[in-house]
Amino acid sequence: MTLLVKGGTVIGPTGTQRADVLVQGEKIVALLDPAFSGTITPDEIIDAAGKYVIPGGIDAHTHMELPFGGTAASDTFDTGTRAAAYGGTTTIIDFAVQKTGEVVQDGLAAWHAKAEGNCHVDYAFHMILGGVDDESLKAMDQLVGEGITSFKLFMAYPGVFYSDDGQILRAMQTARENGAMIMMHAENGIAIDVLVQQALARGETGPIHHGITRPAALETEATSRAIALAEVARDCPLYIVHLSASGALESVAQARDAGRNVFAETCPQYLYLTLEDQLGAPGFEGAKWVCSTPLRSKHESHAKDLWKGLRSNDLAIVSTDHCPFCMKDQKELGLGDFSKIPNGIGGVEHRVDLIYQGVVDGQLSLERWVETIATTPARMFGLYPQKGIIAPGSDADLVVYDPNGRTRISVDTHHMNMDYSAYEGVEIQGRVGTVLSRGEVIVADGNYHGRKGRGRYLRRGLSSYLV
Ligand code: DUC
Ligand code: ZN
Ligand code: ZN
Ligand code: ZN
Repeated sequence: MTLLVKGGTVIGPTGTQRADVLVQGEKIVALLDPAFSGTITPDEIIDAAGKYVIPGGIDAHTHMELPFGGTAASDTFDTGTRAAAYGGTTTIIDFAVQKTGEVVQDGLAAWHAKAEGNCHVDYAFHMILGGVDDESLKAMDQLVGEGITSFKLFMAYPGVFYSDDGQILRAMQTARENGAMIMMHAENGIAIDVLVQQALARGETGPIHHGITRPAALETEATSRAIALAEVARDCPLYIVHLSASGALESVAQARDAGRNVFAETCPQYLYLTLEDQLGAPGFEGAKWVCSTPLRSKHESHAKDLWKGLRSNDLAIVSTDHCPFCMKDQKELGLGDFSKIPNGIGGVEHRVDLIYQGVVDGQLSLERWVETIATTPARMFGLYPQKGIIAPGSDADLVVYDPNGRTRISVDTHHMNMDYSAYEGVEIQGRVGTVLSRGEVIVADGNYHGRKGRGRYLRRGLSSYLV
């Protein structure tokens, strides 16, 4: 079966070109000069005239079915990867969880069981370490051999996921040896818990106090501390997740300017939503935007600095931290106590569009759009060149993107299993058209042609950025 994506403008990290993309089976076999491709007769032609052709999006940070605060994230691997496909994301890297006290391999096996046979697009795992001890450090070595080459630790959430500095250092030393990447949730959770208890004691129980009790300074402090610990661990590769604060970005930029193995991602919510949006919401509605790290104030320059960081590569990647909870029965667990609101925002369906809007707004180039949503995630997490690039030999994961289309985000039209949208009413000047996953058309003109179970597990290699 051969397929030709014809007449489009192919965008890669290094430039754009008018080219037709020839697909055979699951793979890209050639990029052809349009003048030449008229002479070949593929089985199927996809008309991409006037459209961009980009590599399928890779969302390197999702939490399908994550247990949190007595409930679990509302997207399953079935509903979440289907929504991802609709939005032009053809690979996710989800976080398998070792619960504190659990054997790491048992946590991983549970995640495989959740995902296997249920995914609509290809998937891989990072591993959250719920504890650092001799056993889990040994497990890290084993998992690297099994294609799980990145491990997330938490400086936040004391008593749940939290690791102390000694544990973090030990995990970093192990990662330095085996080539893995340490991913860090960088917020000072010990100090945050004090602020949370003080706020509750004053009767400040509404959703807005979630953000107020997680000040930017405590993200900046934790980010700097993580960078220092990684330096002590002989420059262990460190990746800061969901970076939201200017000060934290400044610490990352400084480390990078010093040539350090330090990387970071941000998420669409920090580029587009603010604490004031949340503050302006009536009653308990602000719970919709409770996530950690929290939304930041528009009166500081966070969002502007984050866009700049994306241009300068101090921020390498945009992921979603997709962690959806419904208002009903889930966010509502925190009525009367904001600290019981499950943390998270769903957005796996909207990342490709929201970052394209950054191109329209003059924040990013087309090439940088593709790089931050597809190419760099593949390189950062050992999926390149199978994923993240339109090149002969790569998987035929392609999105035909219509710059003249429009997208209006709404709970009424999204495909995520959420009873609200964090981006309700937001308009994008662009639209996902056709989506191919390994050569198969899974979305065309808003219609779904994929199926549950077609997504494959991807064993990852080490990061291309490792030195
Ligand atoms: N932050 C969230 O918002 N949700 C899940 C976990 C996290 O760190
Ligand atoms: Zn986190
Ligand atoms: Zn710099
Ligand atoms: Zn997360």
